Amino acid sequence: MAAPEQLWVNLDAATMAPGTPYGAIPDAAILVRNGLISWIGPRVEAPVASAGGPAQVHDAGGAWVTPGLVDCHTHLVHGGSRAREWEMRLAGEGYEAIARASGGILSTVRATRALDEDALVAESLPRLDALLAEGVTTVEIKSGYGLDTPTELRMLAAARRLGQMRGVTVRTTFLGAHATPPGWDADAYMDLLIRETLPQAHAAGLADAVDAFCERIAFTPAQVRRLFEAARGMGLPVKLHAEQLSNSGGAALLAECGGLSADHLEHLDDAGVAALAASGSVAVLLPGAYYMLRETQAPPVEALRRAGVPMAVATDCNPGTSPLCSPLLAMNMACTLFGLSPEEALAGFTRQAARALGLHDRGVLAPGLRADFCLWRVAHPAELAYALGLPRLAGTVVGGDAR
Ligand code: DI6
Ligand code: FE
Repeated sequence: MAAPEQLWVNLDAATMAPGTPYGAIPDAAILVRNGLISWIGPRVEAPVASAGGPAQVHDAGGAWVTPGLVDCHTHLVHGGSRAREWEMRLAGEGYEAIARASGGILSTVRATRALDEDALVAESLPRLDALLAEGVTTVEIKSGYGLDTPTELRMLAAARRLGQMRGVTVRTTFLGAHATPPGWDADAYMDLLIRETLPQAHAAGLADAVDAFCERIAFTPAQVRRLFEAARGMGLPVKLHAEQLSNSGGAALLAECGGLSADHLEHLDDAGVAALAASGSVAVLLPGAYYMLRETQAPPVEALRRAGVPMAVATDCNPGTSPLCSPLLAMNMACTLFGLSPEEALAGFTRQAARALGLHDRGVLAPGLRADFCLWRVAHPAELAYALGLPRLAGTVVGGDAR
């Protein structure tokens, strides 16, 4: 039987609460009760004992403690790899040309349809474990490599099972509108999603949100709008892959619909920035895809910052454009490629990422929020985005349980 309260000491806390750099509390203590943070502050002010008796004391070994990382945009459930396609791209073939020739997303659709749920879970588990090994305690996982009702549902069920297997929070996102399946007309396929696939995913409790790929090789804003209206009818929040390869006004549509987040945004214009600022939606930056596609136009980070748009960062873990299972490397890329500060990058994987998922019970270390946190062997939190490939996670606490 666990003690009623756990007191974590011998640590510096990067609470990520806004106001001061990293929301830092040097020589802090964290009191955990029933899986929640019940108190956090300077150790000298820590409550000595409560009605339940003395707390069980945990020594954090001088670690810096941050909120558990939140990876708010992944496609980690899928079959197969696209290494051969990447070879073609390095030899000069374009991502969009490959997609139009039924490679790209559609080649992963073929590999994913071939797997049953057990095989999908088995292929995807190492990717989830890689994220957890770098401190992820909450992860969003999308469907979108099925493009038919049974496979879309199977992907979402596999995602749910992965979360149960590892005891972490998985938020599932229905991305049936990722591409048009072979032999279909885009409008007819959108009709199928609205009439059959999304309602079934929703009825089975498999979808926490709805996403789409708004792009010239995928769906138009008018098609996405129909999907979003269906989502709203079910009470499901929406998000959007927007302005990744070109500007089609997806971010403005997302903002108009009061969506959670607009993701990618390399080609976002001033009107899109203003729309996101007005709606309070989060801009999710995905430097892994920008890097792997060797893009040259970065998202308008300075304009987003000036407009006060919250910026999250995520791995976009997917086989085509971002085979990246390292949140710390994603943070580094957000700094080196997009110009975020290390503090913005860490906020992008904690406070802002939680907001991008509509989760208000995590992302910051504060009383009343979930006791999801990471212990890091670093001398300063800026080191998290700085050092490449150096394992520094000393421990993870999920819902109060030390791992
Ligand atoms: N944009 C992306 O970068 C991923 N999906 C999307 O809409 C990549 C999908 C893939 O190429 O498999
Ligand atoms: Fe994506």
